[in-house]
Amino acid sequence: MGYRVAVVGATGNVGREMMAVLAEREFPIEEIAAVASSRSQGSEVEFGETGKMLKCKNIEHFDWAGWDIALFSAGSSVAKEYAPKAAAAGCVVIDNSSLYRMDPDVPLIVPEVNPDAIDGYAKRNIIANPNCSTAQMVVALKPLHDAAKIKRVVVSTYQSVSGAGKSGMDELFEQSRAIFVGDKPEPATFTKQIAFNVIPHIDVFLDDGSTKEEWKMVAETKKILDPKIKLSATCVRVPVFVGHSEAMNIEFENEISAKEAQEILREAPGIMLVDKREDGGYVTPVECAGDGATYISRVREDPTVDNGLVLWCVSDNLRKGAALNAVQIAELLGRTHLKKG
Ligand code: A2P
Ligand code: 11C
Repeated sequence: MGYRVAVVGATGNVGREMMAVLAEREFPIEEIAAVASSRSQGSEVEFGETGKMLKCKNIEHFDWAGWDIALFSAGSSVAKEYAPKAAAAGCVVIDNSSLYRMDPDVPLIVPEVNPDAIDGYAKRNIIANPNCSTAQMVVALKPLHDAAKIKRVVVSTYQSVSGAGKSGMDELFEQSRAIFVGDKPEPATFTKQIAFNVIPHIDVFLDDGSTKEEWKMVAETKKILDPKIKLSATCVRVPVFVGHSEAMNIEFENEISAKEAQEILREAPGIMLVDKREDGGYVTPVECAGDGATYISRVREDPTVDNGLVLWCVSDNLRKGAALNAVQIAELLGRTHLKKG
């Protein structure tokens, strides 16, 4: 016996990955629905690589009754309008937008980090999936926090264009091609040229000069991992199609050597340590695309502070940063509260 699962935003970057991850992990499915906007009604999407084609349903006419779980990845405005409707009909929503993440009645979950938070899901029947740059970071930080208590983190991100959706990927591709043939492309999804460039700006600016992407990394880490952790983030868009990278400087309360950290990370759930200290002995986004792990490389001591470490962390933002984490939440929900069969 399986679940009736709806994927909302099924034609998008993350929605397609959600389908792929559900199929790859053999999530117990009785029925699957691909849901998108009226623009996509009737168009077909494949359920992972199973060969099973699904006709997209228009969210405006979708009847939520009888559906167990809905994985939403269609942005905040869709989540605002439709997640409460689905939840009221008894369908548990796992939402990938930022809308509900800070709602005290909505758990924000990374299963390797705070699985017990799932117990609070029934207050609204909504569970929030974190921002991609937060998800991989807290997977890396959790085992180190357990070992030596983190005081402060300074993180710089190198975020791929797929974080901005299909249009971001198209823009990088088209701009690169245009520049090769001597054209001057106009930016659209991004605020400046992204091909052969980097842009220190993701999401809107806030009053304090930070961006909302940077604020999310701070606020979500506090909610998921520990409110006492101080965090300073600089988020940068880079011309990479898939895979976010992060350089982290971490200050601990207690002593921890690079070697101890490597041993801890090697055993930690969801992490692959690739740290050879030689040419190519580290992971880059190109190698992690399509993979579920959070890769850690370049673990070393930071001699400029007491109990400091520096490391490099890379993960597929569409997988662990979004689709995989959402499916892991669905699996956790199935094990703990929504048992079938
Ligand atoms: P559609 O293709 O019908 O527009 P991405 O983040 O890759 O751009 O994908 C966004 C996803 O969210 C797409 O599946 C898109 O569907 C979906 N979406 C966008 N706006 C709406 C809407 N108003 N109602 C339902 N789905 C939407
Ligand atoms: C990016 N991290 O790379 C963003 C995408 O709050 O879920 C995801 C935004 C979010 O642009």
